[in-house]
Amino acid sequence: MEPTERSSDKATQEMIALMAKEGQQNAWDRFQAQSPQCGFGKQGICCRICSMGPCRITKKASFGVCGADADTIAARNLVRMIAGGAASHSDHGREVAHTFKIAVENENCDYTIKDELKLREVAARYGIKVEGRNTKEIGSDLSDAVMVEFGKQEGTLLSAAAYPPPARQKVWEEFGVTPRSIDREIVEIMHRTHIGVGSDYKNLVKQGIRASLADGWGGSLIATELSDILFGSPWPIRFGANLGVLDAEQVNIIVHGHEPTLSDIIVAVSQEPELVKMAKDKGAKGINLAGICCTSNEILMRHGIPVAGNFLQQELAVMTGVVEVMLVDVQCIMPALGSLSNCFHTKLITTSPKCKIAGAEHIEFHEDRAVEIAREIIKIAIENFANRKGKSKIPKVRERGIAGFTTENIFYHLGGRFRASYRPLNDNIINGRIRGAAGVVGCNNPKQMHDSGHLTMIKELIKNNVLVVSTGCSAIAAGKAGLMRPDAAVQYCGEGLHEVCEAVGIPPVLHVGSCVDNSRILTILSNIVAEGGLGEDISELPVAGAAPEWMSEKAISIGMYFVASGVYTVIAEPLPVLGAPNLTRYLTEEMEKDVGGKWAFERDPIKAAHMMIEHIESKRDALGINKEKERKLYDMADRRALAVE
Ligand code: BF8
Repeated sequence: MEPTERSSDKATQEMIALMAKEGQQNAWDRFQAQSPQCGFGKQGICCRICSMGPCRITKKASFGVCGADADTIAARNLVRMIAGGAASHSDHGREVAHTFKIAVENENCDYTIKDELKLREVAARYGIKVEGRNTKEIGSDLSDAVMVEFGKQEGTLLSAAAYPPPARQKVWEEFGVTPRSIDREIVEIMHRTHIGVGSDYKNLVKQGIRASLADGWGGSLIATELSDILFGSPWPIRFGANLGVLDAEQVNIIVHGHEPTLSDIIVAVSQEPELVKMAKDKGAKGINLAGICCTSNEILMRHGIPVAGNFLQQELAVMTGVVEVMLVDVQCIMPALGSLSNCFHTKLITTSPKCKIAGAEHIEFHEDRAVEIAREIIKIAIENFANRKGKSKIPKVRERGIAGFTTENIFYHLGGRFRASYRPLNDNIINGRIRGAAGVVGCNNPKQMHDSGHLTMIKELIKNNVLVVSTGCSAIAAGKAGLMRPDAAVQYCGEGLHEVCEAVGIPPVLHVGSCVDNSRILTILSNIVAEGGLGEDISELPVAGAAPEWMSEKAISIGMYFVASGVYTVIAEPLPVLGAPNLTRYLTEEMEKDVGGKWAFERDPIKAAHMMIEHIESKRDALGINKEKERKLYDMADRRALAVE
């Protein structure tokens, strides 16, 4: 396959060609070596839960040894994937909660509360008294309340009652999926899918739903809220994107993974005069920090640190030959980085006891020595600058954009500083200038042309006046393609969306953060409902979700919590359930009756975008706001005429 068939991104194409020339393998090559992939696995009908198997469903054998049929097997596999995804997000949330606890309990700590206003807002949601109390008192109570959410044995998640619209909570209550505690829902999936427990596929999916809700409205939301309080809430900020942000003349450090706890400190200390001088003494012009994947999104949103690339670009970054240290924490880190970095001077450094990689150096991160460890790592990078082999191969490709949008600050932009509310957004949806909103999120997957699924879909949506919010690797793809520049509205948007973007000075694609920050999309939807005029529940809103290049278990958990929150969600690669006809029908059709949302599978991003638009229009019809369609949308000439009258 030609590089141009593997990726739509110029920098990526260039580096793929270089890897081929230099005999280095990448994810696309390994994908090709794996093809054709196992059809049973793809369809979800291979079971290896016990040692009577592995079993697979064929024409000849419609049951596993225990008697499980295709629907049971695929449902068990699917909900175990949700457990993996929910566990990853929520364990990330737990790490942030631990750091938060250390910060509120210790005065001489490397972490401090950066957003006191948000601390008070979040604490109030958890029912904590805030009036007349200081930061430490409120923080301490919030820390206790949040910690309990992970493992409590009684009741249900406080956040699942504090954030979603009441009508949504009622749907969950009636269907019996209100999440109880975060860890419990994940553990219960493992129990229910053990040999000889549940075999009713709908009941298995039900637990998958409950665990995914504990992720979205629990673990992920906790990660987002506490990260904002600890590291500061994002605010619109400029950033540079793509491999061209690396600088051959500086010491390059790439942070990669998901958790902001170490990377935020690295940002803080990387420009310390003593370290910069040390770099200069070694012949470098300075220290250049860049990111990959969601650790990148965390520090991009808060500090404008440039993003070198998304998931499929991690190996390519090493290939440039100018990365002194690739510092990784957890999730989406390819094991291949270990052997690849050993071919270069790049030091791959792991920092979490949960993530050790063959070929990497391990420097364990401890919050109580955060600054000291960050300095140690930066010094390793500086020392390594002299060890570069050969010429720099940085592609000269970089874009600019604006990131840093949040649930809280979106309404400042849409409503103006003196009229901070969601009213103008709701009004623009009601009057039809904006037809609706779409969340386009998720990964890269070598099964789809890199970035192309995201970009083709997003362009089609904004052309049809659908405002896009984006996270994770999808947001990085959009940033690299210039879709996060405010002037992108002129080039790509339909008339109505263009008008709104221009009036308020926002890009048509809003970067709302990392993958745990999909929780921001949930709270944005809650705010739209609360603002009024667009129904009582998220399921009534003219919105849709998509993951055009998804690959991780986390993406399934995210998809499921959006669906279970009432959002129609289209993904490219089908869930691994197609070998189970009843389960497939349930997920893509019948589930809507239970939770208000459903899944759809469509690989063609244009078709998928139109499925979303059709859904958005059907919701507009149901709300009775499509009558507005007939009304004249005023252009500047009309407005001037009106002003004269
Ligand atoms: O959590 S989008 S490839 S980096 S899983 Fe991973 Fe997918 Fe990227 Fe962020 Ni999300």
